[in-house]
Parts: sequence; structure tokens; C-alpha cells
Amino acid sequence: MKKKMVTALLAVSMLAGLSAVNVMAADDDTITVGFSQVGAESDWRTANTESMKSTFSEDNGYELIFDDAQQKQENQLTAIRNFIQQEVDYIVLAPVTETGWDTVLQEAKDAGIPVIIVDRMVDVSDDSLYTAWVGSNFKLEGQKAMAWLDAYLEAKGRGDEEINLVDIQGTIGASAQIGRTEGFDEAVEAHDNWTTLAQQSGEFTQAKGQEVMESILKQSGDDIDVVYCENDNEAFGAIDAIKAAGYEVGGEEGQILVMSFDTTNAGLTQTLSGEITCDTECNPLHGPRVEEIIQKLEAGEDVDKQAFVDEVAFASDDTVTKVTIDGTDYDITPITQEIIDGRAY
Ligand code: GYE
Repeated sequence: MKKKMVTALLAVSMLAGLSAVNVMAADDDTITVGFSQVGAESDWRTANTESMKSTFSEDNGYELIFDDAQQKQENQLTAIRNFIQQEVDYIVLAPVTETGWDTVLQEAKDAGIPVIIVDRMVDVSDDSLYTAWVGSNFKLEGQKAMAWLDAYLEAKGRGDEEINLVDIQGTIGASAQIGRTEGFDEAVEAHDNWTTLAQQSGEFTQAKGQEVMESILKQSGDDIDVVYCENDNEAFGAIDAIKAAGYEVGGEEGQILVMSFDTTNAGLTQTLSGEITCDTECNPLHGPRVEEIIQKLEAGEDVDKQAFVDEVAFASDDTVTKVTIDGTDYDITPITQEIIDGRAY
């Protein structure tokens, strides 16, 4: 295909009197990237897709082949195999879950195509099956959120109270779910007076978050103190369900305290209104980070095998402004409209 295009371009350009050498060079410079995206399940994902599309644009010298897998791994396997057939220069994969990639990544390796993993991780037996990974420290995100909760309840004089928690998990087997759930579980385990009432997947979507919350409320609505949603969209759905069932959301005793992850524009707006009490950042702007990796590879430079992105956290008020995890301090910033307006997503 590519060869035919070059030949055609050559013919046209020679007719137009352009130098054939220039045309060859222009074609050679274009880097073809096949990007297998998880889906469009959340605001975070939309911001991530936008970041990738605006980075890997024609103007920037790329041809991006974008594939939306609709949250299905089988679609991602097909997309990767298509990219291999199309002989792309790089494959970028945002994997829906961690396992099940060995065979297809071996096929990419055999074809000599470097694979860059972005956002969630892959769990493969042989690390040489991918070139680099960039994404978030999901466990740390969960730890920060739960350390905030601990300090918040303490500050409100509720440190010794029986606290009942609900965890609306992300897509089971996705790194973002695994890490955030681990952070949650370990904190509950560490508190004798904290109990997990329910733990169920909301698939990272608003609709499923609402559905799951509705059924949990039916079973134990009166007992719930805290709902830990593993992303903003689940929180939006959960908040709707809580309100519809006649309960109040918020950080005071007698209200249901909702926590979330992602810090999308809509998530932080709900934090400012007090409906989400703490929102821990997960940064979706991976386009420029993946591009940096590709440019280094193009230049024959070494790249980090794994790179974690720095992230912050926001709360609806200033009850807790700092948490400490494993000896490191992390700021929790009280959200303001100015902060929301100044953010890129
Ligand atoms: O938190 C969620 C999205 O993998 C970090 O996936 C990502 C998560 C993000 O659907 O909103």
C-alpha cells in the first residue's frame, strides 16, 4: 500500500515539477502509529483519547490509526493484528485488563514492531514483549484517598466510630481497579472499626455505577457511611442513586460521603459543590508522554521501561490538607473554581 502511494505521489510530483527526493523524504518522515484504545467509557477516557489524537496528528508528522475496542479485549486483539498487517511503525496499547496479551504481543515482536503500553499495565511472562509503559501509580492513588479518609474522619471526631464502606470497583482485572481496590482493602483491614458492606464493579461507567449503587442502597441504605467510587463517572451515577433513594451526600455525619478518582472537570465540579468530598487525580494526558518515548526510540535513545506520572488530590474543603504514605507527604488541595478553570481536562 505504502509503496503504491509513494509511486503515485512520485508520478504526480514529477508532473508538477517537484523533486522526487523531497517527496520520498516527506513520506519516510511520517510515523504510523496504531493505537488500540479501551473504549469511551468515561470522561477520563475521552480526555485521554483527545490527548492522543491531538498529539499524533498529521501536522505533527504522524498517521494515527485509532481503534476503539468498546471495553472488549477481543476487539483489542483484532486491532493489534490489523496494525501488524498494516505494518505500522509503532503499536500503542491501552489494555482493558492486565492479562491475556502474551500471544498477540509476541506476534508484534516477531513482526519487529515496538509496542508502547499506556495507562493500565499488561501482565506478561516476558517483559521484552513491550518496549515501554507509561501511566499512573494506581495503588498510590488508592492509598492517598484512604489516608485522606482516615485523617478526615479523625478530624471530624469520628475516628473511633463504626464506619461502613462501599467500594464501587472499576473493570475487574484493570490495573486502575486492582490498585485502587488494594488501597481500599488494606486501609479497611488496618481499621478495626471499618467494615466493607459491599464491593462490586461499576465497570467505570456512570450507568453501571448508578445501577450497582441502587441495589446496594436497597440492601443496606441506612448503614452506609462512605462510598468509594473507583472513577468519577461511577461517582456521578452513585450520587444520583443516593439522592433518588432519599439520602444526602456529603462529608458530615448522617450524610453519605462519596470519594472518587480521575479529577475530571465534571468530577471536580461535583467536588466543589461538596457532593464528592475527595477526588484523587489520575492524569489522562498521555499523548505527549507517548510521543516522547517514540521520539527517543526514533533517535536510537534508551527509554524507561516503566514511568509513573506525578499526581495530586483535591478535597471539597480544607479539613485535611496533607497525607503521608510510606514517609512521603502528599498535598490534598481544597478545590476552587479557579483551579478547575486552570486545568487542561
Ligand atoms: O480512572 C477511568 C477509566 O485506566 C486510569 O479508566 C484509567 C481508568 C480511569 O475508565 O475513568
